[in-house]
Amino acid sequence: MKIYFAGAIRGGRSDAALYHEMIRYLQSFGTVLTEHVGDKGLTEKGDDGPDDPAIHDRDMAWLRDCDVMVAEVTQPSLGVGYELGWACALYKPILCLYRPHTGRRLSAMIAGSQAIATAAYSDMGQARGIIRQFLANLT
Ligand code: 6IA
Repeated sequence: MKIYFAGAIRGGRSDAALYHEMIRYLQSFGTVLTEHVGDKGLTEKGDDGPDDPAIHDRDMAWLRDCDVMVAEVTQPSLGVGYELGWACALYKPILCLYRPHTGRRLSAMIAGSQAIATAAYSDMGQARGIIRQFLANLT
């Protein structure tokens, strides 16, 4: 299974450690195409690699190629929102995880989309259970 994991980069890196843990868990189900999103050394400048057109085109190729998208959406990110819109248009199965106890309210365009499964969680144990269940229902 090819998994596209989405999480904020220039949107803010405060959840980077969480993304890292989620990616490690997702790797027990298949290949995570976007492992760099959980790189704890990556700053919100997000420019310590290829230029923006190269990043966009490579990520879009991975997005088209993936079997499923999993996104952590607590930290708002324009890039993640863009990826989610494309994943909907490409009819990919999508799971969005978010932590309501942070006080943030999820965008209605994500929470209200019938093409996106959204799930609230409070810790990694709960997130693992949600991910396991979602991926099991795909097969
Ligand atoms: O607007 P944001 O930067 O928060 O958007 C984050 C989303 O866009 C992530 O889910 C990524 O898939 C994608 N994205 C944004 N910046 C990068 C990036 N920068 N590399 C790959 N994907 C990105 C450079 C990283 C570096 C390791 C070379």
